[in-house]
Amino acid sequence: MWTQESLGQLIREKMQDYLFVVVSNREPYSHIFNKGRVECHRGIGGVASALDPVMQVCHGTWVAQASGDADYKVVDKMGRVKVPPEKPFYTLKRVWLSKEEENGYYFGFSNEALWPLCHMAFQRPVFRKNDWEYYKIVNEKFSKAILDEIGDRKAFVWIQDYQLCLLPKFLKERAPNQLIIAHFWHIPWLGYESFRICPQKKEILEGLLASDLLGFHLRYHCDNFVDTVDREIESKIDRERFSIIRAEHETIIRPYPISVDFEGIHSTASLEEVEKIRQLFVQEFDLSGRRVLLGIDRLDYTKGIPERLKAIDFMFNQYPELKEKVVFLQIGQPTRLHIPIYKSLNDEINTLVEEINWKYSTRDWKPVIFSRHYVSLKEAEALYRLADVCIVSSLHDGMNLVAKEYISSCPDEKGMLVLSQFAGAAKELTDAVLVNPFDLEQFSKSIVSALIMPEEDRRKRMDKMKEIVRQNNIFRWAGKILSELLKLEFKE
Ligand code: GDG
Repeated sequence: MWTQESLGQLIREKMQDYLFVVVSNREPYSHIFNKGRVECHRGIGGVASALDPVMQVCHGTWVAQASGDADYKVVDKMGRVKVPPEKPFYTLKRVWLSKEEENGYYFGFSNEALWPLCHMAFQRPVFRKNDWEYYKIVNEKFSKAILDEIGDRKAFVWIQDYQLCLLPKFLKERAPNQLIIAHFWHIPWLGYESFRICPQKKEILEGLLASDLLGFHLRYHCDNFVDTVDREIESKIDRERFSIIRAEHETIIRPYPISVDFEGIHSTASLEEVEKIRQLFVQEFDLSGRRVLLGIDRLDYTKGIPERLKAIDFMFNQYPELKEKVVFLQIGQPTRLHIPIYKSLNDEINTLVEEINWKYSTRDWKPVIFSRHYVSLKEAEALYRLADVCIVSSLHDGMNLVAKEYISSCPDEKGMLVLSQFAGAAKELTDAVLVNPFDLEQFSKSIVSALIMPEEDRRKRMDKMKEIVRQNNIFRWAGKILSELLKLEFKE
């Protein structure tokens, strides 16, 4: 089984002569002013959560966009700071973007074009020429920051996600013999029929194909990608090696289902400190003696939060005996609020919460509690531990780490996962109660069946899922990707 130690050993033995650089848009830690003091927050979102424990053993450099208002306060003149603050293990190098760059590259092309293009959530992508121009400028900016950091050394560069499609190409053009590049695509790849509407499809594919290794969560996404390339650009597809050869450069395509640090989460979740936080939440939200349904999400329309609220509404309507006995607690940090659809999602959620609470609440019970407050990792673990059922209802999701964090945190004596069949995690966690979030009635009934599941059945299913996440943990994900990279040789 892959562990933090075995990953560390691989890195010490095989990679110590090289620099190791991870690149993502979102930073793993941001520094924020709070009442005149600088606080350090863990970045929300799957990429940051997944890679932080990996970087803690790799000790490399993580290059990402600065996002906190106090970020500039703590860095050296190269934009670097050691993180995590309590026990610095690796270097975070920050890239500063102007407002125009962030608008065009991040809110515009990344999140109004590529994000809806790759998710089957029926949100129409918007392609603006100007956004694309900024997308190119920012990918260039990242490439300069990385090359400045690397100097004339050899490096493994591991790029994350859809915001940085052009980066492999820019890097390889400037330092062809110095770098081995992997790119991991964290969201689904739908297939040719969807992708072909993108006006910049050729540039995007060419950018990605400059990588030496390109990873997706699922085999299905790999197949969709290869099919897209096959129909869109001139290249040779080697079905045996599962690779694409273009202009004498080979890109290996592989599925690597991402995961979480099962052992780390499992052991901290049972600490006395987390138990105390759990008790405080029980008091704060008045949960004593009630069954708790929980959702923790970045507030994104792909996560199916309105659908979840509608299913809760339907549940109280159909099963009035659950009133006063069950509470639905939703934790959600707003993201991408400059994009109109995220703003209206926020308003829609507020309206639904208000309506449900108005319809069913009694003098001392409110069916839905919705908190937008930032929660730390330990607080998230405390919440997972108090939940009788965790609900993940994505309309479409590459993987979904909340499902795996919940399985890792859960005490033996309680817990069940309700999981959308459209999240990548559903391919592994088949013992969850699988739902179609578009089917209100089935979704609602499934929540009830998770709540009343006989103990023996519940425990059996949870034990199986825990074993799956324990084995297929984040160190296995990283270990497999790095082992594949190590088979490649630097050009002389
Ligand atoms: C992409 C893909 C894929 C959420 N709210 C808060 C908070 N979180 C943390 C959770 C979890 C992470 O954010 C969300 O994980 P997801 O898997 O849902 O990630 P996405 O951001 O959609 O990211 C996804 C992932 O990449 C990894 O490949 O699984 O399919 O879309 O860790 O705990 N954390 C804190 N406060 C919150 O309010 N602190």
